[in-house]
Amino acid sequence: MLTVALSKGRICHEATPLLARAGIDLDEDPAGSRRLCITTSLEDVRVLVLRAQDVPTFVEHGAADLGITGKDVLLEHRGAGLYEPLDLGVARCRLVLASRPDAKSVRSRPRVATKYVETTRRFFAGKGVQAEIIRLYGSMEIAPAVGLADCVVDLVETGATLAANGLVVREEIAAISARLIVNKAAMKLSHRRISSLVERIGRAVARDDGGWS
Ligand code: PRT
Ligand code: MG
Repeated sequence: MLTVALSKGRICHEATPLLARAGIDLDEDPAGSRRLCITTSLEDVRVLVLRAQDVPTFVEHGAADLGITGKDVLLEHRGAGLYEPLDLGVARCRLVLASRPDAKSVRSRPRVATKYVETTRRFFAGKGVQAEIIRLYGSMEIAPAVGLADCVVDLVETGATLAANGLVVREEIAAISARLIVNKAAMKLSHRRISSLVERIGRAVARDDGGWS
């Protein structure tokens, strides 16, 4: 049995049609079901529906053989023992640094509100800037308006949320999309089965990109 850890919410919504095109149909709609473990049209493949942040943990510990989660989550997790063989090309957005348009571009010790604490630390360290990082769990975009932070590091898709809160993009930190990850030990142990699954999903992604089948 192969177990796939799937990030619920937006990624699940966009990745399940892709899995279906790869011939992996979920027996239940995760959005309408309370079941956290769902069987599929492949009798040796089952899907666990998890919080995005928990997907790498399940895969790293071998509780799932494969996983689907956002690159933002993987950048923040930075665990060992994972391969990332496929960019699924769905749930695309950008991880950006944003501030009010009038904010000074360089402040000696910027206060940055984010839920991406590790990624933000690395980003500023790479510039030689010591930032004060304020961990939030959501609604980061409000922090500059109320004086909690000078800037935010957050995901942006259309930019509507930033604009509605009077913020502009100052810098792009990373391009984000959903990725397929594989437990390294499982890849050795079940190499044929896992690589054939990865290939199937890869072909479905290529078709989705408008490429030839
Ligand atoms: O609990 P939490 O909201 O943190 O996560 P969740 O479990 O609810 O997951 P969900 O469904 O929100 O999906 C999160 C994952 O989807 C992220 O880890 C990304 O990999 C991916 N993703 C892709 C996005 C977006 N696009 C996106 N636009 N996650 C969040 N957003 C947010 C963005 O931060 C903004 O607040 O959507 C809002 C709208 O964006 P604009 O720019 O279009 O206004
Ligand atoms: Mg959400």
